[in-house]
Amino acid sequence: MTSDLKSLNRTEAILSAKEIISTHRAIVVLTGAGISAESGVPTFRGKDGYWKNYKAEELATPAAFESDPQLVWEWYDIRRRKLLNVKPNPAHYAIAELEKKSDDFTLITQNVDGLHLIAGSKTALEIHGNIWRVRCTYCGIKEENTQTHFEGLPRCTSCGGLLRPDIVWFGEALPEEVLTEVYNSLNRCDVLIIVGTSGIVQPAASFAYTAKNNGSKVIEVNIEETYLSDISDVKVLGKAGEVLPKIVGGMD
Ligand code: BV8
Ligand code: ZN
Repeated sequence: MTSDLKSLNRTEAILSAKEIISTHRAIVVLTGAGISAESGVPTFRGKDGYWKNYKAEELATPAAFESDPQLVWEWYDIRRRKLLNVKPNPAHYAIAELEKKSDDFTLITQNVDGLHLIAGSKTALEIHGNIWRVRCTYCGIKEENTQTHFEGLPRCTSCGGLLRPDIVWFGEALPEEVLTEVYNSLNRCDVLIIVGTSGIVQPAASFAYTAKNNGSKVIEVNIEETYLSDISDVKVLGKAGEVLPKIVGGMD
């Protein structure tokens, strides 16, 4: 059955995805940078991705922040400024729509851009944090912070400690409480829909296997083959902003 499903053309794949989603109850969606690509947010490993232009893999680490907090904050400031003119795209809205139509729905996102929340998603588990939140490196206070064009290093208003982006960097553990919710949803879901992720970063990439092992159907939406394509039951090759509204649309 799986191999048959794989060789579907896009329309057949969309119909098959619709069929699976409308006949199964507990739905989990996992998104990566690809879902924000059509909003104009660079992906990480794409041709114009962050990893290419800013040596991001050296910046999104505690060591980088330790040795040059100014450089790391400049990189996040650049990303924040870009996000000021960025809006959710039809893919984000389709997922918010799917949540409204489902009575058992969880959204897990690797993205830190906050676009799912702006598009109206209620249950977005932001496993890598959020670029618009900061955390004090001294007293641990977390707060929303929409500042851009930073002058020097941002300081905590209550203790004067150095603020850092409240984002999970490479080598840092994902927040325990979020991971608990993630695994609760994956261990009982009937369908996992993976959108716009290369399946490289762990532990997010392993979530697909957790769902599969519990007997869940796996649907992948991406513009190309990824490391997760082999375990997907249905692979919808196409831009998320184009195919997701078709998959979710017309479902009552
Ligand atoms: C941890 C915040 C342990 C930063 C991010 C070797 C093997 C295995 C694992 C490791 C290893 N070495 C190190 C590790 C662990 C490491 C890891 O996975 N490294 C990778 C690079 C191998 N992971 C970690 O360090 C994690 N922590 O393991 O902790 C631990 C435990 C206890 C105690 C201490 C430590 C933390 C990982 C979190 C890193 N932070 N983000 C920031 O944003 O500034 S990850 C970063 O990558 C983003 O969050 C991004 O979302 C995420 C994943 O990338 P993707 O979303 O997949 O993006 P990518 O560009 O790769 O792909 C985009 C996809 O979209 C492509 O497939 C493309 O085809 C598709 N696409 C493009 N356009 C569209 C589209 N699809 C549809 N429509 C379109 N229009
Ligand atoms: Zn503080």
